[in-house]
Amino acid sequence: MSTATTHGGPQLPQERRLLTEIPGPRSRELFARKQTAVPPGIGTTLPVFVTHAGGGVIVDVDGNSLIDFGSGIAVTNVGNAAPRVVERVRKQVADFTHTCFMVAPYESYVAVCEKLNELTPGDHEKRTFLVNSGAEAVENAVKVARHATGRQAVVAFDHGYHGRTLLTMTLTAKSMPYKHGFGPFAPEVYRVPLAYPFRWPTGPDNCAEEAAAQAIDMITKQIGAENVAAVVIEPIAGEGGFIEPARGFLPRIAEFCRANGIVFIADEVQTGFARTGHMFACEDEGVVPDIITTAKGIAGGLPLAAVTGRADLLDHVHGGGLGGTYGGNPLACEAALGVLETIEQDKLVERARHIGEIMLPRLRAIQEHNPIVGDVRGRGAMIAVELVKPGTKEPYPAADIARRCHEQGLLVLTAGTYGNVLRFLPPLVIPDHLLEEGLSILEKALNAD
Ligand code: PLZ
Repeated sequence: MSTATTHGGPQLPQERRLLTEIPGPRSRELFARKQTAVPPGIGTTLPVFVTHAGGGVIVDVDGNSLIDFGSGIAVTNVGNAAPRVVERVRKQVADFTHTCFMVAPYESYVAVCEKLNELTPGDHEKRTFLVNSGAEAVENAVKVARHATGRQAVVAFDHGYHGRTLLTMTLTAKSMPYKHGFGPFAPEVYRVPLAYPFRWPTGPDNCAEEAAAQAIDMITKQIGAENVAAVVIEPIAGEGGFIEPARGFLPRIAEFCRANGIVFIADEVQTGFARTGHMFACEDEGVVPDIITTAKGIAGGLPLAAVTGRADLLDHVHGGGLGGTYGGNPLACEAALGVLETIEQDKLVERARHIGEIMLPRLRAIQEHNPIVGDVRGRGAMIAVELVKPGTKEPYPAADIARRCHEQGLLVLTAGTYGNVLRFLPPLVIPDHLLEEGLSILEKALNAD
């Protein structure tokens, strides 16, 4: 390697540096090993093998330094190897690694729950419990809602993504690759339309009203509101393509839930923790969920997720009815406390807004002279472009453009029900010059067509 760096974190040189083609020879060797040891079901966005990461870069085994517009899918919001996270985890790993919180508790778990009760939308009394993954959080939120309401039906939306376990895969909208061949699915899950402004048949102006009316009509006529335990929605659909529901849609659905005793569950697994320029995306329209699920950005990459919600709902479940061996592992809890300190002290909510203010105007300028950019959207550091065949709304495959970015040392992710969305989730600590450089690479990749 050209640098003497032995650690990741923000002290890594904040530069794009290509020493070999991407992927380089050592990464290709490792990838060949991966292909014989790991099944192809576990995909690979960019086959470079990582040695270090921090700030806005990822360094690979060939010494290349790539610009990171992915944050490990919205996880390393505070950056990789963030100092407060590293320090707390390092101390904890030396003290004790696990007791199981249900067997013999420790303070950090309680401290994380207190923090989430305070930081999530709404000033009502709340409770939180901790699990390991986003999917596990959503599963548990539904369990709580069913227990508290005594009802069974669960409503999810078009373009929704909630995980890969049986229930959350069933809640997920897209068949390939998430559901194909994996049935039968969980019972009592129903799907209704999402207010997707770019693709709403009558255009964006009446999208919120019409989509909400259709969703509510389906719930009342096809399921019966009195049978519905919960409505589960992402405040911005993540895997579905960074779809911001037309303004007014979320509050209307939340109000309908309130009026009908339905638990409104906001899945903020991807949108949470300063990502969208708010601590949580629901805040943008002042929506207060009954239960909110969080994961990803919560612990800087250590496996942790949370279910936070109204005390009366969470307290309804009998003693011992919730839990798991690893949920709220002490290393993950220390990491989460380090993340929350970092967001607050380094003002990362403001920093996310700043990133949006740099990205959106540049992407809109690209859109003006490039007809494959059909839509530019997003909030804070959760930004996307939806690609179309010029002059139509027919999807243009995002993977082609992503590959060109990867070859130039810019890690971007794709998304979208139609596979035609490029999404950008830079770490909130990425320096401006890398953001600008990444956008220039992207511009060239889009224009090369
Ligand atoms: N809810 C809103 O975005 C995870 C999926 C990666 P887990 N999204 C990334 C993949 O292809 O598996 C996600 C999400 C929302 C739930 C989840 C599930 O979170 O931590 O992956 O279980």
